Amino acid sequence: MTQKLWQIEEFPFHPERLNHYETLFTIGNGYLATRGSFEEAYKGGISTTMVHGIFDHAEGALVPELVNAPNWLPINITIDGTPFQLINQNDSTLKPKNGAVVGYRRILMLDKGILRREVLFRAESGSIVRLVFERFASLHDEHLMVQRLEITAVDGNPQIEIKSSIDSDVSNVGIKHWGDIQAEAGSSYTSVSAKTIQSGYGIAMASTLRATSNKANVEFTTRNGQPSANTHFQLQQEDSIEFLKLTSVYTSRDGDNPLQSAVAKLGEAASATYESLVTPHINEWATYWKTSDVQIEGDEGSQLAVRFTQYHILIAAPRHDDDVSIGAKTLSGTGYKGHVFWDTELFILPPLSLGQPKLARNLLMYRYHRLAGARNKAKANGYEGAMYPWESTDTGEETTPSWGDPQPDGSRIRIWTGDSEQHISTDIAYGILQYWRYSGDNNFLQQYGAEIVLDTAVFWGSRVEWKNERYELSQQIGPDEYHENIDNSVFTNRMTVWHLEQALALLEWLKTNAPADAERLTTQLDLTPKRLDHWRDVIAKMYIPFDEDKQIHVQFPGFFDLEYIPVPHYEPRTMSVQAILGHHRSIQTQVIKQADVVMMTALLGDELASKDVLMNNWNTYYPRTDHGSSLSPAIHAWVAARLGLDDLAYYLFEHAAEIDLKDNKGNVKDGIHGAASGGLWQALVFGFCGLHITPDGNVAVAPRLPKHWKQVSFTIYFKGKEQEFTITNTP
Ligand code: IFM
Repeated sequence: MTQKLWQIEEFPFHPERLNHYETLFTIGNGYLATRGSFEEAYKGGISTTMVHGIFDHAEGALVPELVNAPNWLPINITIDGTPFQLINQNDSTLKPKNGAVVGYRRILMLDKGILRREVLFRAESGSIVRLVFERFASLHDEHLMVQRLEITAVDGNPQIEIKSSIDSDVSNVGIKHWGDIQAEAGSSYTSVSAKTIQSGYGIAMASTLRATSNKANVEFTTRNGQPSANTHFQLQQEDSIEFLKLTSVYTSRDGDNPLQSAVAKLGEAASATYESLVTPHINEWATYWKTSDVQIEGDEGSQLAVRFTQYHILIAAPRHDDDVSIGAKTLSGTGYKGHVFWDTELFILPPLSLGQPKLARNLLMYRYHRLAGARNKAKANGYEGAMYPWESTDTGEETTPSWGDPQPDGSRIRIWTGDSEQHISTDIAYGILQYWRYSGDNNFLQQYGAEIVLDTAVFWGSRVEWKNERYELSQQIGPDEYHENIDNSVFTNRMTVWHLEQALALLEWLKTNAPADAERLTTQLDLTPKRLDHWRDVIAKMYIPFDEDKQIHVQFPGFFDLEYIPVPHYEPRTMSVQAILGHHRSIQTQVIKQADVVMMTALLGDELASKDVLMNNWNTYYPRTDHGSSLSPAIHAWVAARLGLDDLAYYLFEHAAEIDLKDNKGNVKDGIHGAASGGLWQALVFGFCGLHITPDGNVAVAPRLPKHWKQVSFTIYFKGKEQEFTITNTP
């Protein structure tokens, strides 16, 4: 496989795609992530570093958000008095004093987690320098951020000045979260420490800059309250100089004295070379790729897209912390305020459950640690058990905003998902049981996972309503969020039945395999025979909306009475059909936002219904879906592949693959679509390859590869052992 199938490239500079590329070129290590903003900054850039777990609720804001940390990137360079900066060649106001960019290339090395930028820059004096920047967030030592800068005098003997700093004057799109900011220069480093204003989390960064040869002395000073590392020197033509900037980051979540830890970490790295830092980092990446890569022969675009999406999941997944989780936009942007949705358990988690079980376990433990919040939510709503919030942060309380951002006319739309999108509790149970079945991690299940699955089942047992001689669920939002507060969402009702069935089976499994845990949980969660009989009754008598004549599941009763709008008639389009019709009209139509009945098909497969019914469902719901959510195309690709709709499956897979790389929703500036990334892997592995657990407890494939693919290979962990699959396409 060639190197280019491991690289995302920008060539030449695309100022019009500045924010898009900032997101794509995010680097990270599961502790923090930093967008691909430039060392010298650029007007309109959204420079952001997110550290897992650091949330703050600003005064006047509706909800808390993940905080943009101080910016550790700044390196400002002056060449013969001309400040180095990138230039938009179409900018008519440019002057000779701005210098000129005469060459530019940037690559993200997905296999190594390194971002590299090469620039040829001509100063006003005529001197030309070649600048090579590299940066990575060490995977070997998660508190260490590394930048390398190489400057070569290509033409002339330039005088060069460098100023390196940490910028603490940062915000989340204008909202300031840091107070108590202290910035200092020591004898060999600069540091910044600060505290979030409402939540009181502390952060500290310490940074040093050194020339790796003795051609330049670096001084650490404070001017106008701004500490920085400064150096100046002359380079002779064809001569080069290399600098290493190391920044260490700690928060109060890591210990009592983040500043002391950050300074000590820099001390440990005092004699490190770039080589000695990058080698263990690259080696660590290689171990992750062993079970996270999927090799596709015969389709370079798909190959690169799958690696790109897996890279973004890997840089967001916490390695050594089981008290944080991955938000909808990973750590690569401020979209959805860093909140955790069902995106994590049903979309992002599966590639980790099968490829990196230790990381998957961390994510599930985050939910375990938030059982108290889920129990509070159930109680506050008059229910028993654990009812997880639709949007979750550090506290585990519901953090979905109740109102949207102001519309052009100043009005705000009520957001009901925090009240009504209750399927999240079952989605978490699904993620736990899938993780357990593939990993064989009985310890997790017995100690932690079972409590979640059972207590969320307790919630559903108390939530269902006995009406019309059957059990019903009113006021729900299924995955299709265009239709709010509906009664009897078929997705929610059917998945509740599945959940209660699984809970009963799990209790039986515990009684046989871990009787002490079965007893403990039975007492703790009050799993009386009466309660279990009630669950059985719900399973038998839950209302599952189904049209016997048409042999289809009905998304919810009354759905087909709404106005029918043939979504394909709006193609080609750059907006969702909802945006074209407007919120108020679209909710009165049959336009569906994302896989809903189709989502249920992906999750339950043949267990849901006969092949004929599944196909009828597809033929009914696919033409009504506008994929207004990025979660939709990959799930459709997966189901289409299982239904044998090969061409359509590939078309939808390509659509999913392009969501971030091509920014076809126009919102990648807000961050990577984490769920679409995990969905792409599932479309590939569960859809095209048909990976599944057989009734006798083994793992097997049932391939339906796109016709032009030659081969797909991947390795997963199954019950603690690596298992390799190679599927060759037979024409
Ligand atoms: O969780 C999703 C939801 O399904 C659709 N709207 C965006 C959310 C966050 O990605």
